[in-house]
Amino acid sequence: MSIDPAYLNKFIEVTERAAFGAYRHIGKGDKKLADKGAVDEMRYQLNKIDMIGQIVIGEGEMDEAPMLYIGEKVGTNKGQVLDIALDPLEGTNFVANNLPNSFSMIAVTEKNNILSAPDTYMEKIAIGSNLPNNLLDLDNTVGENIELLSKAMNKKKNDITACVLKRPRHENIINELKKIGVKIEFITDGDVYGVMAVCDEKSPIDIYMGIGGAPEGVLAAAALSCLGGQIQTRLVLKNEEEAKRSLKMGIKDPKQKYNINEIIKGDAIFCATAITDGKIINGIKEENDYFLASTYALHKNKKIKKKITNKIKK
Ligand code: VTB
Repeated sequence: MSIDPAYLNKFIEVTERAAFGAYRHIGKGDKKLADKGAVDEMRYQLNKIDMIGQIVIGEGEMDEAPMLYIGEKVGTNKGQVLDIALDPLEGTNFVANNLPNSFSMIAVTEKNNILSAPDTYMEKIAIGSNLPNNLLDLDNTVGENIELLSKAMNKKKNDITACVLKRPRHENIINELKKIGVKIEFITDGDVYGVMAVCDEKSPIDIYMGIGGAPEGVLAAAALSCLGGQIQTRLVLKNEEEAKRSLKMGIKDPKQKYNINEIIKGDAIFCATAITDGKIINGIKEENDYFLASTYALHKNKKIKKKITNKIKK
């Protein structure tokens, strides 16, 4: 089974409008307001679509998120049955402080085909397309993974670029990469961008490694599954409470490593509209009564991989 291709344009419109909802708050220093701008707009747009949609990855659990919470039904309740992972504003700091690489994003699969991940941390390692399946492993050392990648890409180790989220928890990864001579592109937030970039011709990034949010890991996996890239992940649970939450979401073995086909099964649609200008795609531009929105629009089974810019009436 596939997702009806007519849905792609509908989801593009969802992220375009949500991105514009956040755009109004660029550089105003208010993360919450920027997030709310995107969330309100995304929910409004989703509920106009003819689908029986359910949110699997959203703004949080029902008791902590009033809108777009996990389990919330969206759409008009007629049409295809779809599971939805979303992040109306990935990079709240970026919008609040007018920094690059913020996106409004959504991933869609058929029922029960997205990993239901808790809002905890997740280890991630991602590489681009045209490489042997399951090439790298989270249990390898940094050196072993870089060696494998260097051989498979036929690229010298010191020509490889790795993207890493700048956090003290990544000290070991960073030191190892430096020792090997790998170039590092640090990001301060927004690791969905870091993962997607392994498949983007405009980016030099060959590998993403490190610990970020689990919901962001699932969204990034959806993008890569359409782009032909690979990701392996494993949850990082800090305490009993997180372990309980993850069990409640159906994760039986919290130490399980998930390869891309275990995170996203079957067909997928992924849309990400840039809000602030980014390295791989331009942000929103305003023109009188219109705005221009650029979106990464992907549909796995239809082999659609495009960046599209639309002029939209406000
Ligand atoms: C991670 C990352 C996200 O926030 O969740 C990060 O996956 C939060 O990490 O892309 P810390 O707790 O270390 O700050 C993002 O960067 C979203 O902005």
